[in-house]
Amino acid sequence: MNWRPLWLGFLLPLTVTGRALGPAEKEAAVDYLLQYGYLQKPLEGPDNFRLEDIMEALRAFQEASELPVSGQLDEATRARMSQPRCGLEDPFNQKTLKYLLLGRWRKKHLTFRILNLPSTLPPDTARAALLQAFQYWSSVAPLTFQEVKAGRADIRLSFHGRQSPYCSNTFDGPGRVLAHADIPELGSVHFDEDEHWTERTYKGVNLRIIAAHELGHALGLGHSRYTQALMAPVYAGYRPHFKLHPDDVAGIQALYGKKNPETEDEEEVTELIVPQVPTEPSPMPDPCSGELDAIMLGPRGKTYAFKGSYVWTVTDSGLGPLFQASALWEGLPANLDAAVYSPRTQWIYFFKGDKVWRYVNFKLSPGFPKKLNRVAPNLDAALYWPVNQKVFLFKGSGYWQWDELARTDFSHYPKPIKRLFTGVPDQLSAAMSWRDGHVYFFKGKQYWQLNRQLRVAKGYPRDIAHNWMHCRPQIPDTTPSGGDTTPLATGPDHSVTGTALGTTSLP
Ligand SMILES: [Ca+2]
Ligand SMILES: [Ca+2]
Ligand SMILES: [Zn+2]
Ligand SMILES: [Zn+2]
Repeated sequence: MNWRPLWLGFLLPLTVTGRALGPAEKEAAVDYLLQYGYLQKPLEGPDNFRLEDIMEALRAFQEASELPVSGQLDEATRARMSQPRCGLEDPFNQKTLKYLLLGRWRKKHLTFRILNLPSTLPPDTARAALLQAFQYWSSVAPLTFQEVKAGRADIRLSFHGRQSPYCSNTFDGPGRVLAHADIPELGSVHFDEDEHWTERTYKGVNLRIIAAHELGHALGLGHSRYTQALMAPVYAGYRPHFKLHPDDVAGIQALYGKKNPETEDEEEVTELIVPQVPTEPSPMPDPCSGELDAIMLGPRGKTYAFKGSYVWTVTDSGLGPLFQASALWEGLPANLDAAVYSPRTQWIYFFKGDKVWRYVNFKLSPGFPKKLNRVAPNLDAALYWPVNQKVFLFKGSGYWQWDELARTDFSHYPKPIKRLFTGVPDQLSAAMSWRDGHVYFFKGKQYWQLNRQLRVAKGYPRDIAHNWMHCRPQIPDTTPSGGDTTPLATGPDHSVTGTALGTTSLP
């Protein structure tokens, strides 16, 4: 990464008394601060970190870790950074709250499924440890968990190694990161298969405690600042008489209420897929109008369409329910200009006016929204191009190509859209690269698919409402649009990633 040589020079004062730290140790420390959310790479401005930013990040980390707050990379700080821990970010920007809430399920009866078990424990022992992990939470909050052995489940527990085709996060071999989980209502809980998972011993890593911690995330809790809390980011080791910390209890009860036998049965059974509410006041958009503010291929291959203050998912079989976008992405304004998800960084960017919002899943990154300084405000559209891992921003007849992780020289931008994407209109409504490997542009009620040479494919533009939103035309359509290349007709074997674009390269 480009920033490394830049900041190394600044880090010279960060030496431990008595022994100078090597560049690799400083790099590792800054990587840690970045990875766990104590330090943010600037979207705008120079890429090197200022010494005071690093010291501020170190102070935040030390405070959160209950270490002496020196702002220096001292021995205690380095030792803490090398301890095994959870893969999720820490709530570095939370100054007052002890527990942190990331989201909640809209139902209290949840199903779960154990997809595989670790090789280091007898299956019965491992299963019992996982089941007990659920009980810690169901004993203090009005939650019930029901195991299913097949089919869909709200919460899915599995063990995977460094890479997994089902998970966009990686693990790191033995030690360091032990597990990670998704926030509601996603439900994935993953354990690093390279750890030595144990039960009832001080050796290895206790499966029950780590599972309880990750379930805390899956239920909506973030990291706690109490180092003795279950939701502390660093694994505190095996405790024979483990129980939840008062901060863990306060957090889960803030989300789901207190355990109360009288109210336990009258839980609201809100289905995940609620039918579309037909008679809402006018602000609720009609997906069949075909008009969009923004569209993106989001995390886990989900397609999100935005209009007004609403968002819905577009699947092969139809549309998901309409949600207030700000209910999913807290703090997000209505009437977005553009939205794009980068699989490279797993950041979601939303653009509106002269500001950009950045989220990880549904969590706003600290310091955002930020002002757009180096590209024009009021963008039309944005997309991520997997071939070169760049983000493209569109406005009027021009585009910018932006590298998220390097300082981009924008002096030659905007460039004419037509020079790169042949046959595409100006003043787009929305754009995205989709999971079939094609780039799509949307304008008004129509959309365009680009072929491998980045030319508009034959037979386009087509009708957004008909082909993307599964809306039947008002007048029976006697000339259906062939069906050969309608985006949603493509089967799973067409869902290739950008590598399918092959040798195409930017001028
Ligand atoms: Ca690990
Ligand atoms: Ca737009
Ligand atoms: Zn965690
Ligand atoms: Zn995973």
